[in-house]
Order: sequence, then C-alpha cells, then structure tokens
Amino acid sequence: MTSDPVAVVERARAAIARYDRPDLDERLAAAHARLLDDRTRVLVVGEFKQGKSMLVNGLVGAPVCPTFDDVATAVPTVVRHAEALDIALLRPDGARTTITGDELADHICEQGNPGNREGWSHAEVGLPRPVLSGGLEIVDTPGVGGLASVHGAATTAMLPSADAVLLVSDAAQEYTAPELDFLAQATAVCPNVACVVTKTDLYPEWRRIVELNRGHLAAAGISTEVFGVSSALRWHAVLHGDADVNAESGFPELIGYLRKRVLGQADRLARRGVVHDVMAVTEQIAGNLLAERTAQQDPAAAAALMRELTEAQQRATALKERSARWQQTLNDGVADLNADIDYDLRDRMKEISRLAEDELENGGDPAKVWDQFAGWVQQEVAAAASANFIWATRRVRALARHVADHFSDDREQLLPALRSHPSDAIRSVRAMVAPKTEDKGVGAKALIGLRGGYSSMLMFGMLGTFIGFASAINPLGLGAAVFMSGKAIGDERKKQVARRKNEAKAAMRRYVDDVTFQVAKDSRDRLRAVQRDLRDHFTAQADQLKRSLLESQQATERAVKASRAEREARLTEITKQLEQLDLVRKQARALLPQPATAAKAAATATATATAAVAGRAG
Ligand SMILES: Nc1nc2c(ncn2[C@@H]2O[C@H](COP(=O)(O)OP(=O)(O)OP(=O)(O)O)[C@@H](O)[C@H]2O)c(=O)[nH]1
Ligand SMILES: [Mg+2]
Repeated sequence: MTSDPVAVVERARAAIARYDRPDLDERLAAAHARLLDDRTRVLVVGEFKQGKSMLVNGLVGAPVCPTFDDVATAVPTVVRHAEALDIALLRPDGARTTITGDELADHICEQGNPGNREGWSHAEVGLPRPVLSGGLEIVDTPGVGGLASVHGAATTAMLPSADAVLLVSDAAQEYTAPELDFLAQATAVCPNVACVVTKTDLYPEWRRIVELNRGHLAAAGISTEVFGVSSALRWHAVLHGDADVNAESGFPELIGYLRKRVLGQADRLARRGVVHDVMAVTEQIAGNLLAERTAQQDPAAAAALMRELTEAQQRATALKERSARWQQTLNDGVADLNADIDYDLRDRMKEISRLAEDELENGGDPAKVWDQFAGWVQQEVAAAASANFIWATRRVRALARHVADHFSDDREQLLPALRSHPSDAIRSVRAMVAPKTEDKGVGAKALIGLRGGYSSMLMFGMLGTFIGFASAINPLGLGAAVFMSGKAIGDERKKQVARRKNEAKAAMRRYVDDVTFQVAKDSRDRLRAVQRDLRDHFTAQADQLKRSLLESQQATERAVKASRAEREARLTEITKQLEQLDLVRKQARALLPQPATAAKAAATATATATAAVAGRAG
C-alpha cells in the first residue's frame, strides 16, 4: 500500500470523479496543491553579528549569504531548493529581478543598500542541495539594530508564518533580556523554536555559556533545545570533506533536528490534513450511497421513506441553524478581537507616550539627548507593536478553533491554513525623525546675548549719562552689559530648552500616534482577511454537507420510483462503488502511523460511513 500523500489524493480524486461533485473535488484539489507547494520555513534570527548568515551558509554548505565583520545584512534572504542556481530580488508586490551571485551582496547588505533604501522585500536563492530537498526553506534575517528594534519588529512579523525559528547568539555572552523576550514571543506563535550558540571555536568557555543559557531559558519557562555550533569548523569540513571536523562543528545535530523534528512535523501535519480531507470527502459520498442502498433494498416501506425524508429535512434545517451559529461566532469574535487588539495597542502606546513625556519633562535639553531618546521611543514602540501582534495572532488562532468547534470535535484538522504572508502590520513601525528646532549654534547664541547686552548697555549708558558720567561708553555700562548678556543667554537658553521640550513632546506624540494608526489599520486589515478566509473555508464545508444531504434525498426519491430490475442492478453497483471508496479510505489511513486499534477501525470503515449519514448534520 502506498504511503505517498500525493498519490493518495490523486486516487481519491479519481474515485469521486463519477459523482459529479465539483465542490468535493475542489477540496481535494486544494489538498493536492497544498502538498505540491509544501514548504517548511525556518527563520534564522538574532542580534547583530552573531553569525546568522554564516550559519545559513554552513547549513546549506554553500556561500550564499554574504558575511562580513563590518557589513551587516539589510534584507532577508530565503534559501531554498532549486535544480540550478537561481538568485533573485523581490519587491513587496512580488515583482522579481534575477541577478547574479556577485551582485547579491550589493543589494542585501547595509554597505550597498543602507537601511534597504532600495525597498526589496527579500532575496531568494535557489540551489541544488540535498539538505533543502523536502521543501526546507532557510531564511537569513537582518540583525541590524537588534531584536528589540524596528528591524526586530519586522522579524517578529514573520514569526507566525514560520515553521521553525533558530535564535542565533554567539558564545561570547549569555542571553540578554531582548533575546529572552524574543524567544518568549517566538514560542508563543511558532511550533518549533531552537537556540543556536555559534562561534564555539572562538570561545573555549562555550559550554558554560550554553549551560547559563539553559538556566535562563528554564527560569523564563521556555523549553527549547540549545545547540552549540562552529560555522568556521563546518566551513572547513565542507571545503576539505573532513568528517571529524564536521562532527566537531555541531552541525550534524542541528541538521538532524531540522530534518527529524521540523521537517518530520511538517510532514506529519501534511499527512494528517490529507487523511482528513480524503476521509471527509469519501464519507460524504459513501453516506449518499448508503442512504440510497437503504431505500433500494426496501422501497415498499413508505413509512421508512417518509421518516428518512423528514429527517433529511430536519438535518438541513439543523445545518442552516448551525451555519447561522458559526457565522455569529465568527462575526462576534472578529468584532471583539478588533476592539480588544485596538485597545491593547492604544494602551501600550499611551503608556509609552506617558513615560516619554516624563522623560522629556524631567530630563535636560532634548537637543542633546535626542538620538538616545528617539532610539528609546522607537524601541519601545516597536516592542509594543510586536507584543500586540503576537497577542493578536494567538487570539485569531483561538477564534478559528472556536469557530471550528461548531463543525466537529475534530477541530485541529478542520482549520484552514491561516498561514498568510508575513503581515506588514509592524513593518510600518519606522524611524522617528528629530523635530525641526531652530539651530541655536554658538553664533546665534552670541547674537541673542548681544541683543540683551545691547539694550542693557543702552540703559546703563543712559543711566551713566543721567548720573553725570560724560563719557560716551562708560566702564560701568560696559561691565554691566557683559554681566547682563550672560544672564540673557541663560534665560534665552531656558526658554529654548522649554520650547525644544515642547517640540520634542509634540514630535514624539505625533510619531506614536502615527505608528499606532498604521499598526491598528494593518491589524484591522489582517483581521478582515482572516475573517474572509475563515468564512470561505467554513462556508465551503457547510455547502458540501448541504449538497450531500440533497443528493441523499434525491437518491431516495429515485429509489422508490425504480423498477425491480433497475433496483437489483443498482444495488450491485452501489456495493461495488462502496468497496472502491473503502479502498481509498484505507490508503489514506495508511498515511498515518497506525496505532494497534486502528486496524480494527479500518475494518469497520463502512460502519463509520453509515454512522456518518446519520451524524454528519447532527
Ligand atoms: N570563528 C568563527 N567566526 C564566526 C562564526 N560564525 C560567524 N563568524 C564570524 O562572525 C562575523 C559575523 O558573522 P555573520 O554571519 O555575518 O553574522 P550575522 O549575524 O549574519 O550579522 P548581521 O546579519 O550583520 O547581523 C563574520 O566575520 C563571521 O566570519 C563561527 O562559528 N566561528
Ligand atoms: Mg547576516
């Protein structure tokens, strides 16, 4: 018996082709497309210069990602399998520009493309490597600014679309607070998170660092594996084919983890999805056949037929009600989520504004501390947007499960893939610009000082004249002017500082409001898309059930009108068709590891299908 999910779906499609059920075929076609496009995405993330790009190179055994001591990665790179080397840059709208390997560094590093001003969404490198076969996709992300920065927020936005995250930090030091925060967020929305400690060749103490990190993880309640690796040793092993050095590099364990755990899990999930779809589809068709068989076997029983028809009608009504109920759950859920997510976001941002205002009020001249201040505000805003995003993602998933509850107890399998492209929600967090304050350089200061001094000189000069000193510019007048001008500088500076504080506050508030607006809008859009996806998904399921009921009803009616000869021929045909469906169901079940009792369950497949007729609308 085959254990290839693609072949099983193809067989199931062939088996249901004769029943003219485009709705059910569409469901299997979608399952087929999902299998063919199955990609398992691993995000490589971490603070600046921890060895992310070199780790990716080590994993694929090719120098795909530029690594430098002093030039940082600015654009994420997706490395995946391809028959031949294929390098391209992608725009956010998906437009693709093919480039050569030599050109790559100019576009994806800070050096040639500072702050990604060229505006690429990511680079794609396809290359023939066994480690990438099976759909593994490794994404090298920029470390610029660190995990708690605006760039870090963009990385966070990619988390829900990742199958696994590798947090990279070198063995020079133990985990920092932002690294632990990031790990907590990652484990909240991503099924596999592992920690990689790099540069073990450089730091003989690396085992101690790994132990310290394990302690931090345990204290934070984060359970992940920690791997110690040396990309330098791995690279040496790749170049010289040295197995001992390769073992020492720690890469075999990490690759084993990616293969067994990450790819293995993705494969299990894909199989479970296929089994679920094939079972659901064949169950509906078998249900129709069984209903018809019942009617064909005993058409004279008019009472039974009436009951059957009434029941079918009741089922249809129940289904309608149920559809109203799930739609209500979905709509109410989305409305609540919108409000909650918005409130959470505004609350976080308000707190940042409050702290920032205090900081400005009680601090010194904002002009002097602007860079640190702006950096701090940006970091806080990015962190708040990230936290809001992660929280929203979890709530959306919970809502999807809640809606699925209306359909079946088997809810994990009924969920549509909510995996969408990484949201732009928190990418809209941008850098904060300095308010336009008048530049009061030394020259300007001297001028203001002079102005004050000038009038006081006039005053004292006149005073001098008043009290009888005849000289045009008397020494007292001059001395007083110098004294007064110093005071005027002080007053004017105070005024300026106060003005600058106000301007800084206004700029900060504008910035926070702006980002809040963008993030809120993006998360509303995201939620709307999720609502649409869920509605389409569940509507399709409800429609399939409804149509199956109608078909049962029609088959029953036909059966009553049939002649004896027709009936006999039809019964033989039905038995044959049920056997065929049963075979497909057995093949689908074989895709999953069989527990001891499963064989028994398989033997009673027809019984299950019978129960399904009665239960599918219940
Ligand atoms: N000795 C040694 N050096 C390493 C190792 N991994 C990375 N490096 C060096 O560390 C520096 C930074 O490595 P990258 O891979 O560019 O780091 P990154 O995390 O991608 O940096 P950004 O993308 O700029 O954040 C480079 O000079 C690498 O050669 C390692 O395992 N051993
Ligand atoms: Mg890099």
